[in-house]
Amino acid sequence: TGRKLFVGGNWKMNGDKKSLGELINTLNSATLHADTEVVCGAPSIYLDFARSKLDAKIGVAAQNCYKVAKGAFTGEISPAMIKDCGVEWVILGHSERRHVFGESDELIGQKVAHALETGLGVIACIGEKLDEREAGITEKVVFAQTKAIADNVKDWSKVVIAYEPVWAIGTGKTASPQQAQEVHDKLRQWVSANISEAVANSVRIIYGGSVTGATCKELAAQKDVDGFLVGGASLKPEFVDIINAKA
Ligand code: G2H
Repeated sequence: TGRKLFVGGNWKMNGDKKSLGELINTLNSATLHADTEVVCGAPSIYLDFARSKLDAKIGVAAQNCYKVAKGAFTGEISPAMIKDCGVEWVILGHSERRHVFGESDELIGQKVAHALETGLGVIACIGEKLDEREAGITEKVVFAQTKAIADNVKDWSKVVIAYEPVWAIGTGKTASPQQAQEVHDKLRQWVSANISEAVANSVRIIYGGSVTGATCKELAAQKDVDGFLVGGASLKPEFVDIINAKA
């Protein structure tokens, strides 16, 4: 496809300096596919720690940020601060931000715009809930979420789209390769029709939701699956197998 595989780890609110330090040592000493882009999403308080310990060839991502550079926003961090720690990426619109913390499409769009303006790469997450899939409105939901993000993007080379069906997140229920491929294909068609064919061909669309060492290979073999966003398994040495999923 010409698209470079992208594998992100999302540590969520897990680990401490000891356990993350061990994980980082494992990643630093592992043989990783040179043509796969690897990024670890660290808790904000450990961004500096992760960036200083991880090999330069492994990227670091924040898991969230606010929509402005600075000010009276107690508890928030800005893209400028993320950049100041030498960190290159931010995950935005994760389903836990949407559904546990009530973030709207509008807020996520504003965050995407500001993070990109600041020069960060954005891993933009979308995905339908179980009741939405069962009601047959998966496409409608993910297209609307994608539009809210796309309206705020000028430079698509800095954006990775993460399709994460909410029913597959942390549940052990990985989407089947066919289910993932079907939505990824539809998303690429949406991008082609609404942005451009060039962007549709170049943008990485990665899958997230209970990806493991056992499920990653068949998923990675799908035409429109360009990598993964990995939660639970990214905290284990198994993450190396997922990074090297593509033969
Ligand atoms: C989805 C995913 C990582 P997990 O949230 O973003 O987590 O792999 O644990 O389902």
